[in-house]
Amino acid sequence: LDLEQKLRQAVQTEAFCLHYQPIVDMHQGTVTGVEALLRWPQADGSFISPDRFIPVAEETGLIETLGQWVLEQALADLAKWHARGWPLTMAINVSGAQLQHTKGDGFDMLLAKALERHQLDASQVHIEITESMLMDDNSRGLVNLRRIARLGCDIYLDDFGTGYSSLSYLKKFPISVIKIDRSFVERLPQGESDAGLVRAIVNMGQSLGMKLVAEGIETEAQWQFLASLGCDYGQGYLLSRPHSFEEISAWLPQQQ
Ligand code: G
Ligand code: G
Ligand code: NA
Ligand code: MN
Repeated sequence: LDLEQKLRQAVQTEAFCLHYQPIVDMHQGTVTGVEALLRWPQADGSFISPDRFIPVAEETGLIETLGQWVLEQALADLAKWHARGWPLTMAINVSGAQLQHTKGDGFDMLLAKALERHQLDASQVHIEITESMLMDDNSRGLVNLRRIARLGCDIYLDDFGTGYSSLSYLKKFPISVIKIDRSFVERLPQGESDAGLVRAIVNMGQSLGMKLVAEGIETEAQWQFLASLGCDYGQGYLLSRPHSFEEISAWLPQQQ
């Protein structure tokens, strides 16, 4: 089977799972939330990376059904954590195609209904979008993004600094948090140009009243450097790789 057919089947049978990567408040040192990362397990125990199948899902329209599954699964798991006394937030990656789709309910309605179904507050759910999504200046995408923000969900701008768009979208779109791409974090703190760039991104975000998340933190030195700049949240292998709901549930009590 080619990838598209295989993916179509997997979407029908819901043959996916979500892994969760913890996000820490760098000022307090506490775990505040997780990011949901889609995984497609294979018979041999390996996973096909979302980098490979998300583009196919977008081209074929399968992303709508798949994205709804992600939303439902992530909010169901979040509600379970809340019921167990872990008031975490949940960050969900949403692609441009999901925000633009026209059949039936828009993403904002699907989100509103899912929040209602799981009795969650919108402030507990973060929606991650990428720069590339803002570039095509898509008006339906913008309308939907504003609706999501109006529901009370914070919009996170993922992979910041890797796209090709102008900075004007930071004013135009309702973005409240910037995620510093891990390609800038990799060479910290020695890499002078990256250190300068990250410092500038943090200053810019703060001037605009936005919060900052650093991704891909792998070393203590990177952590210290980002914390010293005033970065608000951190995420990366240093703290934890993405893991299953059960694994993260077992890990959480060890962090206190
Ligand atoms: O976790 P990993 O490094 O494999 O993720 C690879 C890419 O896939 C990242 O860019 C991530 O944002 C994206 N991704 C992961 N899960 C989802 C998802 O549920 N929906 C969308 N649209 N993208 C996802
Ligand atoms: O595009 P997005 O930022 O959503 O992608 C997140 C991806 O980064 C996930 O695939 C996740 O597995 C990966 N990731 C998370 N933390 C680290 C890290 O510390 N180092 C590396 N190399 N990858 C990471
Ligand atoms: Na993301
Ligand atoms: Mn990211």
